[in-house]
Amino acid sequence: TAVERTLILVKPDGVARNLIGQILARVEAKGYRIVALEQRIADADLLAQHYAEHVGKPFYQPLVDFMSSGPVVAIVAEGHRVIEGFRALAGATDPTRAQPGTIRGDLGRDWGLKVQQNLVHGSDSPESAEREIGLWFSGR
Ligand code: DAT
Ligand code: MG
Repeated sequence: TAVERTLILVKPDGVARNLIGQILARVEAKGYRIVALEQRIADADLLAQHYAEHVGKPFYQPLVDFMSSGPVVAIVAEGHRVIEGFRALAGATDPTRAQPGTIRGDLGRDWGLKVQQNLVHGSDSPESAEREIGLWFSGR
């Protein structure tokens, strides 16, 4: 069986633009179950661990600054191949290139936003999902 769990984040732009409900509705409509959900403000230490693969890249510091600029909603979703499936729902990283029908393609860019302001994060592999769920929901 391929029932998996993935970590989804509604990023600060999604929270600020009142898109939490629309994003969750797409996840639920696809058939995935919400198994944990919490709104919080991420601190620098958590974000450094979450984005460890990007340390040293030119967009790293703007990314973590943005991600700590306001509340995010951390979600664990469960379902058949949900890791790949949520990435498909989210669309390409750059909202301008994300296909219509995806979260980023439909909702991702209402004016001159930066690439990091792309509404959502989704784990990219089973290993990433396990690591990220542990980071955001340790002890839960
Ligand atoms: P994704 O979020 O689609 O998994 P990623 O893991 O490669 O993308 O990058 C993490 C975040 O960093 C991404 O959501 C937005 C930002 N980012 C990625 N590439 C970027 C770039 N070339 N310029 C600016 N921000 C970028
Ligand atoms: Mg990624």
